[in-house]
Amino acid sequence: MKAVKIENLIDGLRGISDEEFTCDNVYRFLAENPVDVDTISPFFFWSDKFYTRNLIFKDERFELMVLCWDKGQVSRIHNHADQMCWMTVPVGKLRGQNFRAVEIKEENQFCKLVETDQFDLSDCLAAKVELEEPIHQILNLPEFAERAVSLHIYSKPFDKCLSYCRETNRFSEVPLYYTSVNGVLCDNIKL
Ligand code: 2CO
Ligand code: FE2
Repeated sequence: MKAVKIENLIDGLRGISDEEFTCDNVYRFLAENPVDVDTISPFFFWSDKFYTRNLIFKDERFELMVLCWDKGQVSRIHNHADQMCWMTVPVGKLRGQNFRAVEIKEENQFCKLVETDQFDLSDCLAAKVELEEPIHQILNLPEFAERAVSLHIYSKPFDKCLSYCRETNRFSEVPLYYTSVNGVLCDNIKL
């Protein structure tokens, strides 16, 4: 499959009508349009402390960003604030781990999780966060032994999500920050 420049990928997404901007259609579009890595590399930032979130495009309907995962870096266990999400992994390889909430007491912010399915992503293979089972974690496992970059589309854009702690069975709302916007490091970020 021919690799597509990031600007063409974004134009293609913007060209999808609101009615057609569904989980399945965007998934198919991403699967059929693997991104040309040279066109996203100007947006890569690396930190040895955390995976970085680098915004490339945002409008009312969706945001598109690349996340840079150094060896061994992992996300929190989290959800996506009821928004749709798609991802591909153009560089390296990532493990996805899904969870199911088996006991919830909203008033105490209590939530007991069990692991459900796992998936590995690489080579621009596309994935979507399932809306029925939206709690997950993304891991660049140490045994993968390489850096990874993932491309994410979130619709609508969101800047907070619920984060789950397995040790305490508690969840809390946490803010999400961009590391860079349009290839420029954000003022508040120290890599
Ligand atoms: N959703 C997390 C984030 O935007 C990354 S895990 O992949 O969905 O930081
Ligand atoms: Fe996520």
